[in-house]
Amino acid sequence: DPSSLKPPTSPSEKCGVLNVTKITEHGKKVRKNWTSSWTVLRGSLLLFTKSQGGGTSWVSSVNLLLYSTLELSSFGGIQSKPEFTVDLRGGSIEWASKDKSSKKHVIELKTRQGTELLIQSENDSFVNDWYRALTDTISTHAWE
Ligand code: I3S
Repeated sequence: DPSSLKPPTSPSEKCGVLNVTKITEHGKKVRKNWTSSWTVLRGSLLLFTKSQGGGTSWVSSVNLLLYSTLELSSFGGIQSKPEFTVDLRGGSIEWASKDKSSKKHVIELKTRQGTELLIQSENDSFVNDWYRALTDTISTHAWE
């Protein structure tokens, strides 16, 4: 399970495999579509890359390995073209209430642009780390 590996973290760089779905786009509700995503937090940006074949795909595994052995801070990983990117500046996060999802450990992220995402993993300490990193990022960039 690649999500149980611990890549290095710096305040501005974090990565890993997360389950993600949009629930609102530009203020409009959209249909959920949970996908496993190679996720990179870089500065105030959160980048999602589709990780085909789920969290155990070789691409995610190779990315995790590269991150954890080389500690490359500006490297986006292989096959790293982001599927979509959200800017955390001016956003907010909280733990999703039960009516938002039946899944465990779900983070609800709202952006200033009116996009709402759910971010989830079965690994609770992993999700807790992401919750903290996202909260820190939002407060670090609060005045930008
Ligand atoms: O909030 P919802 O609508 O109950 O979310 C579930 C559905 O989106 C479902 O897809 P379809 O209704 O398109 O078949 C998904 O498969 C579920 O994963 C969604 O719920 P959870 O509770 O897993 O977020």
